[in-house]
Amino acid sequence: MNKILSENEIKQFREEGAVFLKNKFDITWINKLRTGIKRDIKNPSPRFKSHTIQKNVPAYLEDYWTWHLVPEFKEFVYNSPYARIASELMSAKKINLVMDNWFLREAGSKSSTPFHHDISYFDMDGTMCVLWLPLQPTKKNEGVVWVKGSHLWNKLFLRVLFKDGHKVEGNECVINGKKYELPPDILRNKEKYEFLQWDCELGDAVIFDMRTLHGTLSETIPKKTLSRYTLRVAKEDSKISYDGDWTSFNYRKAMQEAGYKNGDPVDGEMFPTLYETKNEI
Ligand SMILES: O=C(O)CCC(=O)C(=O)O
Repeated sequence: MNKILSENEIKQFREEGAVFLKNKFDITWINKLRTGIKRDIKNPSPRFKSHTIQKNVPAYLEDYWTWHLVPEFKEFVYNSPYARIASELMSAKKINLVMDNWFLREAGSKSSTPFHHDISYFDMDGTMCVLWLPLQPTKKNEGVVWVKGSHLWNKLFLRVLFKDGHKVEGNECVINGKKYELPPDILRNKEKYEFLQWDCELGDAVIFDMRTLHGTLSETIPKKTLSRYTLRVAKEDSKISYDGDWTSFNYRKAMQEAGYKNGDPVDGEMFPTLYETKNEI
């Protein structure tokens, strides 16, 4: 089968921790995901939330783990080119679903995304990546930015709440042999880091390593409502690892109830296989 990505795109993902992909997602996917968000907002999951504390102001909204509830999301998860793209980026023989989300910043919202990396929010270890797919044209100062090379720092940072105030959850600790540290104060030390950021047209996307730090750099308040669909997937080396209490939101409970134990592969009913190849990679 022909490759979707160039060697250069794969190299950029591996070396820099995030890659910009031009026009890899057809407009029909974008329209479906927009319809999915509208459907979800009308009938949200119990996980739907606003990260904006003040009432009656433009909000920053999110729902997650809704791929099995919203038909448009399910179709995207199973049939979009993302799983194949992820297999090329991570040299994976098998790709399994980890978690879907959508985020929506209403026009004028002052709420922002804290700098964080996604690995700390999940009870998993291994090679994983995240799709960030804007559903409106999004300028580089309107979206999130990625800290170049931060996936290679060999560090784990405590998770940060997206709610205004961006509280860090838990205390520095070592769990399952892994050291969790306070995240660096990137906003007050911008000059120390190199940032990756791109203007995205419809169909463009960014895919980043699960360990790459990212967040909102600019204080630009969006003039129009902006939304994106994000999707995390895992390579076959990924395993369940129940770490700190800060990850114990209802997803962990569901995983435990479904019988997942430390060391199990990220596979099975909650983490279906989206792509598998017998070919050499
Ligand atoms: O796009 C956003 O608003 C936040 C995305 C994000 O931080 C994530 O998916 O981890």
